Amino acid sequence: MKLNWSDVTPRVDYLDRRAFMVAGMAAGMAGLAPPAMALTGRPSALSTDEKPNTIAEITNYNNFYEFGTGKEDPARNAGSLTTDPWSVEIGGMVERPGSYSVADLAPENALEERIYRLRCVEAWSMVIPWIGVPLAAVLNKIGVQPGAKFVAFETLMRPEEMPGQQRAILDWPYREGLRIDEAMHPLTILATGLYSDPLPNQNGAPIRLVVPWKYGFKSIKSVVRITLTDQQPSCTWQDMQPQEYGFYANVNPQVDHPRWSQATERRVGSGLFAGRQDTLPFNGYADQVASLYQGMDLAKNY
Ligand SMILES: Nc1nc2c(c(=O)[nH]1)N[C@H]1C(S)=C(S)[C@@H](COP(=O)(O)O)O[C@H]1N2
Ligand SMILES: [Mo]
Repeated sequence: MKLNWSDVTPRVDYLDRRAFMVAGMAAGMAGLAPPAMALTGRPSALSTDEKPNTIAEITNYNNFYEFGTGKEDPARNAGSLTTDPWSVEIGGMVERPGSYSVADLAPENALEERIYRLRCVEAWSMVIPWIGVPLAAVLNKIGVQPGAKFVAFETLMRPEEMPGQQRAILDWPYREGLRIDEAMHPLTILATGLYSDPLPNQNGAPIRLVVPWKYGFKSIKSVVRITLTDQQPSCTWQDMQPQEYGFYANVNPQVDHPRWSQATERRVGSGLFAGRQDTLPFNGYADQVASLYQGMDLAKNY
């Protein structure tokens, strides 16, 4: 018996592919490249109404030391990263440890749009329209054991595709961590897209953390391991320069970096003659997160 292509192809796959081919053909006739798979996220009340940076700004001015230390290195070098297949190992103090795909963690029907300010510790900032899921939803699905107090994250280690990892610029793999209440906070997301596309490699494809009230270095990219633990995790920047980079790294205009002021910031793309703007406590999210740090000395716990 001779089988048709449609007989051996799962129906959903077939319908998707047909729609994709039709769209591609239409685009072809118009002389355009076939469209990339679009993503959509439900709008969220947690988004800012500030104007987002352009896709060109967001994808050409990056920190991703695995691809080099220059702001344009990630855009130049990250294309070589294989992001499919991808799996995230979730373990430690969880009920359902295992190897999860991006679709397991961030299924399309759960995606939300979160337009957030991003404030780098270097005193520049952007507004980025992420697409992703609350980290809390993922942690609840995996089941957190009662004794877990922290969440540790690790980026992929793959020097063949990440030229920065061929040198000891940082102590690879890039590691970050959150306290469990920070991880469970509704503002904390795992992002898989921005604007309406899957995450560009230079922004941490295929899945990265975003914690908008903390300096950007906490928002670890291209995550392959998430571990629930009762110990404060080792974090790359904190381990390397503990006087400069703390575990909390909450955006704080009153606590300067030892080598520069954190009082103001430069909004990327705002133009050569635009003034610097004031940096806000907790990057403008104080109403939502300040209570997490009640009674803590934020100058000591920087
Ligand atoms: N694995 C990894 N994650 C990382 C970094 C990095 O070098 N490696 N840089 C951090 C810093 S310093 C910032 S400001 C943000 C930048 O995110 P963006 O390039 O998507 O704007 O990513 C963070 N996550
Ligand atoms: Mo940063």
